[in-house]
Amino acid sequence: MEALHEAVRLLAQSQRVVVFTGAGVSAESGLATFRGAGGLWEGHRVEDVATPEAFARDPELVWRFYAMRRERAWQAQPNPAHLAIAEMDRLFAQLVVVTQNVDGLHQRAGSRHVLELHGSLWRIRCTRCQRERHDEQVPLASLPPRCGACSGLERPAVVWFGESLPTKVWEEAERACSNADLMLVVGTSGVVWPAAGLVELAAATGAWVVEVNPEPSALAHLARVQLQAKAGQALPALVRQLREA
Ligand code: BV8
Ligand code: ZN
Repeated sequence: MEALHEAVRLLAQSQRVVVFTGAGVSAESGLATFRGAGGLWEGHRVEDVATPEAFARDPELVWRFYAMRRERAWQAQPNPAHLAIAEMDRLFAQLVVVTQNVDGLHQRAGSRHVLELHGSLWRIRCTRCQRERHDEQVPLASLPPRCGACSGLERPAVVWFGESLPTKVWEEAERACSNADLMLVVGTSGVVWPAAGLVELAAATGAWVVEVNPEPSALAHLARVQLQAKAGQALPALVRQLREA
């Protein structure tokens, strides 16, 4: 496992680490990835359901998709990859998790600094008065939920295809990625933009990139080290060896 030793060697020399994650880090928690299942849900392509147009056309259909995602994420447990990433909080002066995931499993595993580029299943926003609230009710009392303040139609506070990412989160992620000594890229196909651009930014500003993925992603060309393994195997091994380093 030469690659593992090389990854540990680079990590041991790093102070500022960004862990950039995608759906693959939650795969071993039993949550489907986007492109693994062919990105299909009830015969719909995810890109066709996770859009503002789909919500305008059929809010019930879109809410059924998100109610199902909330149910599954609620029943899922953080897996050894999430737990190892949370463990890494204590091993580095600065560690930020920049995730494309909306399942909240990094926070449930104990990671203290998580930037959710694409929002969260556990936040709901009113489409009329924009009031946003945290909601972990499974199942939801009513579909679609209505705003308590103005009784407007509420939506999941996630970033749909065609929508821009939350500015504050994006700017904080850009800062962390351009200052990183090392970026761990875990479980992402690297096809969704502009999130994938953060890996290019990290590499361009001098970070070592270490990719953890059973198969090379679209970002593999940026990786100095490629760990072709499942996150649930590779990350605990990295942390074990770091502790001994
Ligand atoms: C925007 C929230 C316009 C909802 C999601 C260039 C620039 C800008 C935009 C674009 C562009 N090119 C194309 C676009 C449009 C689009 C886009 O990127 N489309 C893709 C499909 C080509 N981008 C957008 O629409 C973005 N918005 O740009 O708006 C704009 C621009 C400027 C100003 C105003 C407006 C918004 C994108 C966000 C969409 N929302 N999620 C929800 O989750 O329901 S994206 C969705 O895909 C999830 O967040 C998911 O995380 C993300 C990315 O997928 P991955 O995480 O990588 O998951 P995937 O299944 O693809 O891969 C899994 C990987 O894990 C695989 O590699 C697999 O090998 C690996 N794996 C499997 N098992 C394991 C494993 N790895 C480790 N261990 C294992 N056990
Ligand atoms: Zn409202």
